[in-house]
Amino acid sequence: MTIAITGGTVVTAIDAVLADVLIDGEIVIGVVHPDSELSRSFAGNADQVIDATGMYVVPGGIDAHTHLQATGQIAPVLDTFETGTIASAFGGTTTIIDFAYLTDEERLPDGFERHLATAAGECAVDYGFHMMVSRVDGQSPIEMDLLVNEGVSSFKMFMAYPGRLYSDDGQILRMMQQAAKNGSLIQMHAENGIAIDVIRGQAVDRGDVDPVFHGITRSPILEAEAVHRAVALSEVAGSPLYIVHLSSANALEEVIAARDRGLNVFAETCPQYLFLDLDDLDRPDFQGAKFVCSPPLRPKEHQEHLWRGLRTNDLQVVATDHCPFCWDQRQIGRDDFRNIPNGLPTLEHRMELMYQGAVAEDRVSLNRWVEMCSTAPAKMFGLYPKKGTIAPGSDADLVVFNPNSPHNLSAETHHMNVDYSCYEGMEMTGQVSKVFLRGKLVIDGVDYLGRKGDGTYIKRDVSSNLL
Ligand code: DUC
Ligand code: ZN
Ligand code: ZN
Repeated sequence: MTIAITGGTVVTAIDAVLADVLIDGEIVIGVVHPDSELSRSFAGNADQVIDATGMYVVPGGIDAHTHLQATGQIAPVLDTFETGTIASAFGGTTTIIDFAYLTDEERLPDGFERHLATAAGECAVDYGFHMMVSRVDGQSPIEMDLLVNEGVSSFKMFMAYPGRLYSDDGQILRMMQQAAKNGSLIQMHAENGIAIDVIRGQAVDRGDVDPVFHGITRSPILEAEAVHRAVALSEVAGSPLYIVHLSSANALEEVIAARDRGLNVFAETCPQYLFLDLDDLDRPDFQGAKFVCSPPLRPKEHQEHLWRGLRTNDLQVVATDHCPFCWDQRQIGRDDFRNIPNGLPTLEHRMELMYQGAVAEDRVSLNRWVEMCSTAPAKMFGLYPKKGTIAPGSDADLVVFNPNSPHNLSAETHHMNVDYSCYEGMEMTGQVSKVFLRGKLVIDGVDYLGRKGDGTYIKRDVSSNLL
């Protein structure tokens, strides 16, 4: 099957040029001048010609932080690999990296094999896995090496959640030392969970049980402290470090300081920290429960710092931490915010939200929009140049994006398996129009043309993003 996408502006992390994209099978074979003989003859014989006049043609999005079909929390995550990845396709994200986690009995390879089996044949977009690690013993570094060979080249650890997912500094250091040897990346949930749990307990004892106290009791100072400690541990171990879901100006300052010292320290933020704030957690009638995630939404003034970080490359990646729970599931925490399941639904809207905040509202450049949503995660997580750009030889994962298609986000029209939208009514200027997954047209306007099983497991390389 050959396809020519003609007349559009091809936007990568570097360029924005009028060019035609030529596809043979699953691969881009050329990005060529629209008036060239090459383009005319290819389009003349192509099986399909897509007119992208007036559109941007961008590399498929990569969401490096999702939790699909996860059961580890108080309630099960509602999006399955099937529903979540179909929503992902609608939003122009053609690759996800999901978090594999362990049950109490499992070792790292068991947890990975279980996730591989669960996702097989279910996904509508390509997918890889990170592995969550909490228990660390003498066997863990060896198992880590095995996973790196299977394409799992990043490991999430938690400085939060004592007694559950938490690892102490010694355990973290041991994994970082191994990461320094095998080239993998430690991803850190950086919040001082020991201190936070004390403060949460005190709040509930006082009767401060509403959702807003989820935000108030998780101070950004304790996020910054954890980032600082994680940087120190990684510097001693000689390993790179990637902070997941960075939410505050305080934490960003620590990342900037580390990077200014030349360390391989990177960070991701999420749309919720750029578009939502502590006031959402304080909505009346328990509606604030819809906005519970960790780290929590912060006071609005943090947002401009995060946007600046994205503009200046102090923050490299925008991922969603997609982890949806419906309104009924949120009720578990009516009398105690600590029991509200933790996570927000955003996977489908990341590309459009970030276009809106970055490009339409003039905060960050068009190229940088592509970079933080696709190219940077591809390089960070060993997918580049197969994914994350439009170049001869790269996968034909492509989004035809209409920059002038005003619409509102709503639970009425979204495809995520959750009965509300955190972004209800928010006005978007640009819209995903068509999506190709390795050369297959899977989204055409409001129509889904793919099927579950189109997505394949991607065995990732180690990061190619180090300073
Ligand atoms: N961390 C995540 O990355 N996702 C959900 C909850 C959490 O604490
Ligand atoms: Zn986390
Ligand atoms: Zn997460």
